[in-house]
Amino acid sequence: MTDTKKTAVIKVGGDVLLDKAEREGLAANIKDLTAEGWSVVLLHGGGPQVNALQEKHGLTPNKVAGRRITSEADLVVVKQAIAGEVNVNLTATLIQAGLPAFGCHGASGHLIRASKRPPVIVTGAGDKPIDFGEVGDVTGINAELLQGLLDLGQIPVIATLGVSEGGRIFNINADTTVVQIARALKADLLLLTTGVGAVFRDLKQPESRIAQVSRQQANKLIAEGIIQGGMIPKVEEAMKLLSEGVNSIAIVSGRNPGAFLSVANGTGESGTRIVD
Ligand code: X2W
Repeated sequence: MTDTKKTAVIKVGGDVLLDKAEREGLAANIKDLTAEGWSVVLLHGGGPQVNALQEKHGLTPNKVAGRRITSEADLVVVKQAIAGEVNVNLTATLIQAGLPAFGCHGASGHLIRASKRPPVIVTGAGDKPIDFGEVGDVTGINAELLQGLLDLGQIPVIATLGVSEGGRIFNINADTTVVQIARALKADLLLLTTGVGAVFRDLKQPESRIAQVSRQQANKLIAEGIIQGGMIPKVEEAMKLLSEGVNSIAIVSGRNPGAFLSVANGTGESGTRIVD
């Protein structure tokens, strides 16, 4: 099949999936992209769903520097929430919208290879190395298999789990993993979906949305505190891709009709686009 189709890789956070309108908006936006000939890969998390299931089982959620400290008991819950609940529901939502969604997880066909994250000293979390337990760092992506699914016209919907060569499963952070997938596929576009849906100079003023920034300007916005909090590592990590052939990265909400196509085409009507 043709390899001239453009590829979009989309990160969907667990928070986005809690709301029916968000899920349906996401499906409509993906439909717009595929109708314009884009190939689409989704990677999703499920942080809030893991928290809820942990609490139900009497476990206490504990995140350090954005990563969950994951015991063996926690990993059972992570698999249930992310590869079970969230993946099945998201795949079903896309199928209901008439899309050829292919639900899978990082261990399916060794899609996401990972190894155990070594204990590390984390700034602000004491002077002893922190062992994150069953948390992995991504070591490789099976891009051939993903491309094969895309060539078959499928939309891979991947639950963020990693697997070692020998089949050990790891909990992996979705934000860093999506960057690796975009890199491995040489994607044209990386979409980071968030509830807020863009970078605003002032969150209370919708008209202060920043439609497009260069990499240099984005660094300035980080320094000025306009891009802040959990968005900083996402944007910093993603921006590395701009020098590696990924044309643009966008922060966008699936809730807004037409948002994905708008950022894909650079019309400036929705989201925030970061370009080289
Ligand atoms: C994440 C995986 C889920 C995720 C976690 O356990 O929450 C680690 O922290 P969101 O919804 O995209 O935040 N893994 C190691 O990233 O979900």
